[in-house]
Amino acid sequence: MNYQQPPQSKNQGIEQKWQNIWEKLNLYQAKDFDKRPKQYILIEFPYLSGDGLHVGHVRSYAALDALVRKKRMQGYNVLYPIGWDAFGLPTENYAIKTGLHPKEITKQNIKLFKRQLKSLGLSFDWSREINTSDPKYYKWTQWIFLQLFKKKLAYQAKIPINWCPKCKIGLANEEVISNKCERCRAEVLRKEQKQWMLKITDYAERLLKDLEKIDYLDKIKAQQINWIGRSQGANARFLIVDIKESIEVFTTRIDTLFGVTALVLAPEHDLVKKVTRLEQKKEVEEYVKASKKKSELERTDLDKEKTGVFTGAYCLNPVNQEKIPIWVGDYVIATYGGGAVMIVPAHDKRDYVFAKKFGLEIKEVVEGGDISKQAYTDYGVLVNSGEFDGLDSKQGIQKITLWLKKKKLGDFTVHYKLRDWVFSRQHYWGEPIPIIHCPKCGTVPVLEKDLPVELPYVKSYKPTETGQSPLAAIKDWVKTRCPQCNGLAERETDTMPNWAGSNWYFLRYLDSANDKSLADIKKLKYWMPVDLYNGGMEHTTLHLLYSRFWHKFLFDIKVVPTSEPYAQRRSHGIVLAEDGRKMSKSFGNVVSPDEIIKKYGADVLRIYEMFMGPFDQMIAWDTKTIEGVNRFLLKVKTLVLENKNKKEGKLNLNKLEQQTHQTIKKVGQDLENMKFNTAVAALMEYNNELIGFDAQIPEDNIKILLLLLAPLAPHWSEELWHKIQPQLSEEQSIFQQPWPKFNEKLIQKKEIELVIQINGKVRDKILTPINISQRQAEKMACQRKKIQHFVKDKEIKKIIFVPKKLINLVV
Ligand code: ANZ
Ligand code: ZN
Repeated sequence: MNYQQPPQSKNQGIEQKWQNIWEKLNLYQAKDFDKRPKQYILIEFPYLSGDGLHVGHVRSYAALDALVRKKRMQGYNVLYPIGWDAFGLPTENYAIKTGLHPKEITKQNIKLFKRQLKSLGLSFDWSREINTSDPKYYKWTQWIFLQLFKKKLAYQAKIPINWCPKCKIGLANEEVISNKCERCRAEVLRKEQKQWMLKITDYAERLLKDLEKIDYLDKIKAQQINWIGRSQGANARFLIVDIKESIEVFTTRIDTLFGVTALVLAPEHDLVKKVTRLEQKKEVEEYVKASKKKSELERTDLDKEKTGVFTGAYCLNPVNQEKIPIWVGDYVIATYGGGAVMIVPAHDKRDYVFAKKFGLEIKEVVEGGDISKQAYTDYGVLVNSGEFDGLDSKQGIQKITLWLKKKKLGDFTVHYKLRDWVFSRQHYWGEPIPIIHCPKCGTVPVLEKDLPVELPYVKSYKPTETGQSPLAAIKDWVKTRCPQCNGLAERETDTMPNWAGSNWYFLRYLDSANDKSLADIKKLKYWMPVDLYNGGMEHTTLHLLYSRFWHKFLFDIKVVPTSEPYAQRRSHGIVLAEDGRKMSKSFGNVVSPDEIIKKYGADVLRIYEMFMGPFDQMIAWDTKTIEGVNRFLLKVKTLVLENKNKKEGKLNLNKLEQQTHQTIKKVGQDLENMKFNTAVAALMEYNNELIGFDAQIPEDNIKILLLLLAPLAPHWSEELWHKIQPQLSEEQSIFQQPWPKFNEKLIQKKEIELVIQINGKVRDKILTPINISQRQAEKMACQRKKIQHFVKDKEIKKIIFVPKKLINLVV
């Protein structure tokens, strides 16, 4: 870890000078309740690590900083805050490795990140800085948990969790990547354990529906929709032969009910043991055991061969009393749709393969395909379906479901893929879950006045071999009194996942020192919702889903004034290494912002990261381009500083004016639309055009160049601003200037290139006023030497004139 200040370059002297002045002026502090229109612009706060800032962070922070600076110049009261996502495994693992305390490591990491962020000259409002591992902060994370508990949205359940045997921790599904632990890459196992769960499923419908109200990038919205996974269909009940039980299945294709030729239970289904016949017992037990080792992904992967065993039992098809064999198959997921599936080989691809493999009957009930070759999965006309023959699938779904409903054998239903959120972690470096277990009163919430439940400061925070959290080993912390009966009781020892603190941090920025509530409602009303939220594409889906869930809950209990946290969400593409691979210490291809700042200065790094490509696209680092950006900034400096020494002469003022207004318009619009790369390109072009004039340029145009450049290259724009106006004091910052306005009329072209043709062949081109008449055009054309050569003494028979385009002389 490099916590030291790197050696400074000349650039940095200037840059640091302005950073200090800006800080002294308090230029970037957002003002609560200010009359100017508010803008709350949020970037995902950094997840701390000893590696410090990544050039990927810089891309997002510098881009939004440009937008923010421009909006301030436009007269908005802008909030652009920053803080630290500080809990989590990397810090804990590093602590275990080095023997340093996680708290100490966090402190050092913050120092490192802060130093790096400040060296970039980002215009954060540092007065609102937060840290999720600060007890004053996590008091409120715990408080939110207590509210969820009181509303029965937090509960305990014994569930099979993804267990990493190496980290000794339960993992959420999203932390398991092709059945390996996201962190240590060890093979993940299934293990039953009592866990805290949050009932996000209660909010599934609203999380889905309210997407209509907000402006998220399309692909981000699609991810939210897929993760929620709403599926409309029907339940149907199959009575089991010989025992008084029934199996309920969920299907989206109840119109195929007459085509069912088997029923498949998930291996974990309650009825597996009950229905299995003696003869099949051994085989079924072995199958169930083997499936425990497989991940859900392995089980449901469409390309993997489906496996299963027959239980020896049968059930009855509710619609025609046909005897249907009951199987066990691990591609059926226990936690979805009741954990049982009706098999319709003729009309489902997966079932078709399953049936071919195990010799099940394939019965056509929807016309339209050739089931001797493959499953026909489209809608069609029902056949072999008794009284429902002749209906189309859609009608069939309605009629058959209603029929089942009348017989109390089924009904319409909706299922979601979304599951409740496993909220327990067996780790030290997280928020303790504020619950006390009392032998008499059961699960009792900690009293609000006793919050925060602070993490005890201990020497050993290694995970325990039993799978319990390290907190369980701290006996005098665990031992406590029950808030209800005052008897001896024990603290909950699980901690919260890393997502907890980042679920609501944007609220705390609005009132970061409040110790009475998580944030004052008046301040929340002024600032919320977040107008624009930007972050990476990684972890986006769940972070947004979880924080939207908490926010809706807080809205329901009237703690926040809006039902959605973020009005707009955008994402930037990740920055790859120069070799096109992900930047990684193990590849040795990491570019450090410190290095680049040292070599070129912060402004060059910032412009380069804006310019490298479209903001939302992945892009590889490129040293050649950064050199080009460096030259651009040098050219700006030369132009601005040398302009006064140039001779005064005649300028094409029309052209200059037009280019200036065009650039104002383009840069403004591009920044607003997050097209940072083309904004930079427009400035480069403008700069070149200004350089192209050999006479002195009016100072106003130089000023406009600096004003437009200021959001992208704040230090040097400020420096040059003062250089050309030595009368200004340091307090008179360029960032207090209004953003330049453009005049649409001046942008309209005044001159065009007119094409001259002789007998339809292009012979010449001339610059003419845009609204030149035919007569004038003819006169101008005939004066050209080239044209005279073609026309000579020939007679002009006809003239074809297309205004603003061409004149054709027929001779
Ligand atoms: C019979 C059937 C016939 C089906 C047919 C489809 C086509 P979505 O849209 O994803 O919700 N299914 C139900 N529960 C399941 C579980 N726990 N594990 C695996 N598969 C399950 O998918 C719903 C369909 O997935 C259901 O409709 C069921 O198969 C299957 F021609 O029922 B279907
Ligand atoms: Zn008690």
